[in-house]
Amino acid sequence: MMPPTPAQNGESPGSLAGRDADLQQMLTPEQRQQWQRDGYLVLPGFKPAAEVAAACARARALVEAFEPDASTSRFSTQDRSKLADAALLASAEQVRCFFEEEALDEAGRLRVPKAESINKIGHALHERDPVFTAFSHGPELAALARDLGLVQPQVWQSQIIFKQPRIGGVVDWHQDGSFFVTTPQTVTTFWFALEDATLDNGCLWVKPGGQRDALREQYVCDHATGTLSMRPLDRTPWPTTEGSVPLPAAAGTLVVFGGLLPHYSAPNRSARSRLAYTLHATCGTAAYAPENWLQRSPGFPVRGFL
Ligand SMILES: O=C(O)CCC(=O)C(=O)O
Repeated sequence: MMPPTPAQNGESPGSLAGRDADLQQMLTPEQRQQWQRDGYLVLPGFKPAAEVAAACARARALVEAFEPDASTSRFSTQDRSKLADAALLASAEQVRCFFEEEALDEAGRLRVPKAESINKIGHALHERDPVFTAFSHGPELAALARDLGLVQPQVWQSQIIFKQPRIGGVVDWHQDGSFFVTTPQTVTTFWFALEDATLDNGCLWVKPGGQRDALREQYVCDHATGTLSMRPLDRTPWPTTEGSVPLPAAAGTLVVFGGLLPHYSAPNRSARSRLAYTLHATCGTAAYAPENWLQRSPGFPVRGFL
């Protein structure tokens, strides 16, 4: 799929240039240097407490309103081939809940209260849900994206990630570029802590400088059959916690990183949840791979932060 032109994106090239010029600079020269050197930035207090509280309340309300049925998928953070189902592909344009792997027993019955059973909700909250639409757009995010080098940003995906107390699963080392292949590589992750993320409840870990690694694998979708698979590309070993750094983050912190930066998060065996919200955006000027699982139909075009 070719990337949408600015006109398909609902914005004319002229208005984009004009809007960009109006945006404040968000990053200091030191932060720009760190972005180039390390491949990630931690921005404490990016979101005001009231917005964070509204997002948390909305996340809990979505779970409360959720009626599980036999078609509800588990999200395995380790074996992504288990996601090869219609629910994942349908969630590209909808708001769907996915169970934590350990939330269900052998017979598929809930082992924990529903409120603690959800691994994540995705993947079009930023378009379909009014609270998360407001959270995901605005001049601060647009200015930050511009400062990070995103040209004509296209926000493809949003996820609420719960990391539930005691059963929150590991998210193995990976690069987000595997899931949003563009030429050139442009995908950028915006990871918001909605609750305090600590070493105990499964904060992110990253490999500083790992944005210079090659892309190790590509998550490929055969859209004709709805089949998903991981294609190996490069044999560079994944990092370990030695040589990488944890990123504890207080609620309201935004962590940003590029698509080649390896990152992981440990299981949450603590009694505290670790709620986060993520957005993934690419440059509208880059070619978006037709094999990416997440595609949009013509009636639901991808758009930017404004
Ligand atoms: O929130 C987490 O634990 C992992 C998130 C992540 O890996 C991602 O957004 O790519």
